[in-house]
Amino acid sequence: MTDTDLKPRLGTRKKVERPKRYLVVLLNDDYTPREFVILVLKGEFRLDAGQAERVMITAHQKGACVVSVYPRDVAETKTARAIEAASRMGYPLQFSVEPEE
Ligand code: TYC
Repeated sequence: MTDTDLKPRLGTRKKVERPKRYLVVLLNDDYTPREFVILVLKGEFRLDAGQAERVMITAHQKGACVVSVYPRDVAETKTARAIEAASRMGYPLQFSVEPEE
Protein backbone atom coordinates (compact mmCIF):
# COMPACT_ATOMS: atom_id res chain seq x y z
CA MET A 1 0.00 0.00 0.00
CA THR A 2 2.84 2.43 0.84
CA ASP A 3 4.20 2.32 -2.71
CA THR A 4 0.86 2.76 -4.44
CA ASP A 5 1.43 5.36 -7.10
CA LEU A 6 -1.43 7.82 -7.08
CA LYS A 7 0.09 10.21 -9.62
CA PRO A 8 -2.13 10.59 -12.66
CA ARG A 9 -0.42 9.43 -15.88
CA LEU A 10 -0.01 11.98 -18.61
CA GLY A 11 -3.14 12.12 -20.72
CA THR A 12 -5.17 9.87 -18.42
CA ARG A 13 -6.49 12.55 -16.11
CA LYS A 14 -10.21 12.58 -16.76
CA LYS A 15 -12.39 15.47 -15.78
CA VAL A 16 -15.29 13.72 -14.11
CA GLU A 17 -17.52 16.22 -12.42
CA ARG A 18 -20.29 15.31 -10.04
CA PRO A 19 -23.50 16.64 -11.54
CA LYS A 20 -24.59 19.70 -9.62
CA ARG A 21 -27.42 19.15 -7.16
CA TYR A 22 -30.14 21.60 -6.28
CA LEU A 23 -31.72 22.49 -2.97
CA VAL A 24 -35.50 22.68 -2.83
CA VAL A 25 -36.37 25.30 -0.21
CA LEU A 26 -39.85 25.65 1.28
CA LEU A 27 -40.92 29.28 1.75
CA ASN A 28 -43.33 30.44 4.44
CA ASP A 29 -46.50 32.38 3.73
CA ASP A 30 -49.41 33.52 5.88
CA TYR A 31 -52.21 31.61 4.14
CA THR A 32 -51.35 28.00 3.30
CA PRO A 33 -52.67 25.71 6.06
CA ARG A 34 -49.99 23.83 7.99
CA GLU A 35 -51.69 20.50 7.31
CA PHE A 36 -51.65 21.15 3.57
CA VAL A 37 -47.91 21.94 3.64
CA ILE A 38 -47.33 18.64 5.45
CA LEU A 39 -49.42 16.75 2.86
CA VAL A 40 -47.35 18.22 0.02
CA LEU A 41 -44.05 17.44 1.74
CA LYS A 42 -45.14 13.83 2.26
CA GLY A 43 -46.84 13.32 -1.09
CA GLU A 44 -44.48 15.08 -3.47
CA PHE A 45 -41.14 15.08 -1.62
CA ARG A 46 -41.66 11.72 0.14
CA LEU A 47 -40.81 13.03 3.63
CA ASP A 48 -42.13 10.92 6.49
CA ALA A 49 -44.61 12.45 8.93
CA GLY A 50 -41.95 13.56 11.43
CA GLN A 51 -39.68 15.13 8.81
CA ALA A 52 -42.62 16.87 7.13
CA GLU A 53 -43.78 18.36 10.44
CA ARG A 54 -40.27 19.61 11.30
CA VAL A 55 -39.64 21.12 7.88
CA MET A 56 -43.05 22.86 7.89
CA ILE A 57 -42.55 24.28 11.41
CA THR A 58 -39.01 25.45 10.63
CA ALA A 59 -40.22 27.31 7.50
CA HIS A 60 -43.14 28.72 9.49
CA GLN A 61 -40.82 30.05 12.22
CA LYS A 62 -37.74 31.05 10.22
CA GLY A 63 -39.24 31.91 6.84
CA ALA A 64 -37.67 29.07 4.87
CA CYS A 65 -36.39 25.50 5.25
CA VAL A 66 -34.48 23.12 2.98
CA VAL A 67 -36.71 20.21 1.98
CA SER A 68 -34.18 18.06 0.11
CA VAL A 69 -31.54 17.99 -2.65
CA TYR A 70 -32.04 16.56 -6.15
CA PRO A 71 -30.65 16.71 -9.66
CA ARG A 72 -31.94 19.87 -11.33
CA ASP A 73 -34.75 18.32 -13.40
CA VAL A 74 -36.12 16.38 -10.41
CA ALA A 75 -35.99 19.48 -8.17
CA GLU A 76 -37.81 21.55 -10.77
CA THR A 77 -40.45 18.93 -11.57
CA LYS A 78 -41.31 18.22 -7.94
CA THR A 79 -41.44 21.94 -7.12
CA ALA A 80 -43.68 22.71 -10.10
CA ARG A 81 -46.06 19.88 -9.12
CA ALA A 82 -46.18 21.05 -5.49
CA ILE A 83 -46.87 24.68 -6.46
CA GLU A 84 -49.52 23.50 -8.91
CA ALA A 85 -51.27 21.39 -6.25
CA ALA A 86 -51.31 24.37 -3.86
CA SER A 87 -52.53 26.74 -6.52
CA ARG A 88 -55.42 24.39 -7.42
CA MET A 89 -56.51 24.78 -3.77
CA GLY A 90 -56.09 28.57 -3.92
CA TYR A 91 -52.98 28.57 -1.72
CA PRO A 92 -49.92 30.73 -2.47
CA LEU A 93 -47.35 28.11 -1.37
CA GLN A 94 -43.92 28.70 -2.93
CA PHE A 95 -40.53 27.01 -3.08
CA SER A 96 -37.17 28.11 -4.38
CA VAL A 97 -34.67 25.88 -6.20
CA GLU A 98 -31.02 26.82 -5.80
CA PRO A 99 -27.72 25.20 -6.74
CA GLU A 100 -25.88 23.47 -3.89
CA GLU A 101 -22.78 25.30 -2.49
N1 TYC B 1 -47.55 30.07 7.97
C1 TYC B 1 -48.63 29.18 7.58
C2 TYC B 1 -49.79 29.33 8.56
O1 TYC B 1 -49.62 29.89 9.62
C3 TYC B 1 -48.17 27.70 7.55
C4 TYC B 1 -47.04 27.51 6.60
C5 TYC B 1 -45.88 26.88 7.04
C6 TYC B 1 -47.13 27.94 5.29
C7 TYC B 1 -44.79 26.68 6.17
C8 TYC B 1 -46.06 27.76 4.42
O2 TYC B 1 -43.85 26.95 4.02
C9 TYC B 1 -44.90 27.13 4.86
N2 TYC B 1 -50.95 28.81 8.18
